[in-house]
Amino acid sequence: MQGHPVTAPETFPLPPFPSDFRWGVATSSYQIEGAAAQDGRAPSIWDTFSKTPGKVVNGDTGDVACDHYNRLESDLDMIQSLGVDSYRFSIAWSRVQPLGYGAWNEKGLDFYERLVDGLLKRGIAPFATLYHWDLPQGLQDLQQGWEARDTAYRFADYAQRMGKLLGDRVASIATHNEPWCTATLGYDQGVFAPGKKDVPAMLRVSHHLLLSHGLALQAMRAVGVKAPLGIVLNQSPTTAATDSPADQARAQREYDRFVRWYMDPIFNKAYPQGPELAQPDNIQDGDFDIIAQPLDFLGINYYTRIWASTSTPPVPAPNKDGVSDMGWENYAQGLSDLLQGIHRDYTLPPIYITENGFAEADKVVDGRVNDPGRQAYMQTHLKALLEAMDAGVDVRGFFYWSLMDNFEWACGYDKRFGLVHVDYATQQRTLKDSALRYRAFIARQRKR
Ligand code: IFM
Repeated sequence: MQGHPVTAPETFPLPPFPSDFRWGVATSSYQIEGAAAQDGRAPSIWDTFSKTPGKVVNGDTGDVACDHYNRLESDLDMIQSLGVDSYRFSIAWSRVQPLGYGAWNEKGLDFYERLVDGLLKRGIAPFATLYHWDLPQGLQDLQQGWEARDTAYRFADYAQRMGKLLGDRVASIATHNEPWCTATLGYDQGVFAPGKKDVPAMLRVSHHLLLSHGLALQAMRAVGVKAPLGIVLNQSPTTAATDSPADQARAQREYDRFVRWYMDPIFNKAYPQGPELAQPDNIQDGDFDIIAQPLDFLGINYYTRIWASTSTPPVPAPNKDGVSDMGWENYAQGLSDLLQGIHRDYTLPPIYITENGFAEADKVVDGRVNDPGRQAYMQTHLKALLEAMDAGVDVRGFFYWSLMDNFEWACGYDKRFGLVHVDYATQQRTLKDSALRYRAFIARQRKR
């Protein structure tokens, strides 16, 4: 591992967070693990999708990724070297239960036990996510994956098994990561696995995802899982580009589809209603009672706001504070606005910011990676987070996305979100300046 500061890094000049606030970094299984065919892991829908020509930039796949599966101990040392107290990871379902039903894979289960125990040994709290988009291909082949109601029951079985295995050692278990992405990007826009463009299917999938979340919470609680249980949702406030009624209506509709579509069933037992909000045709009696299980925590992933413009060409967002390599506007105020908005609209459990990060085209020069855009993004977003907390939002922790550069889905390895730079040819890891800065910041927070 490289990346030593030429001079001592500065911290972020921010007021103190609560002394028990958790500071972490986040990853997901398919994006970092590699070892796609090792030790009994079977393909997931992302293995299939990434190997389909034209789906991922440069034809990249997660076959090797950061080779984290084979570098577990040194990666855990690296996480520890960042000074974080928490680490968020996801479990690859097809590594622990290759087909998504039937037999379990001991070597896969053992990997996640080693991961959790290795974190605990280093004084780092493990935050587990059960589903970060890598559905076993076996379930896709058997019954069209999330289009089948039965997949929600298979997910609950998987959740119960993982809860029994790890539930006394992890700091939390989230069922899904960003179900909006699974449904909308996978079944409407077709840019994520399994690559469909079918709105009724997307609506059915969104309902099955929510149902599976509720069933999983029930299944884990039924066997006495001790860890706090919740879900991770990606959310953004929307801004209408102008005061025109059309732009205002578009902004509201985007918010309903993006934020309320997943919040309302969980907290209010209904989907948002409206003339342009088609409802799923697969809702059964009692489903909302299953979905609306009490949450011990809510994970929020925030990157940017949604800008709603109905003009042609669209009125562009002002982009005052820079745009990431993803083309996403750095809009920190949106984090505060979002949190205050959901705090007003729902009765919420404690919140964790389970992802927040910035892609930059980073390069290693003389053993160092200078990433000013990421540092500016982190500073402004942490400040916005404090603003929301001062306004009464109960936020308990922050996880930077991501620990290290990794497989950025349809963008392949082209986009770099990491605090740690990865040279994919050599698997050399180099701490970026942002990592050093985050470390200095966390150390300073602890000293206060
Ligand atoms: O890399 C993804 C992650 O898997 C889910 N949330 C957004 C990140 C950046 O696009």
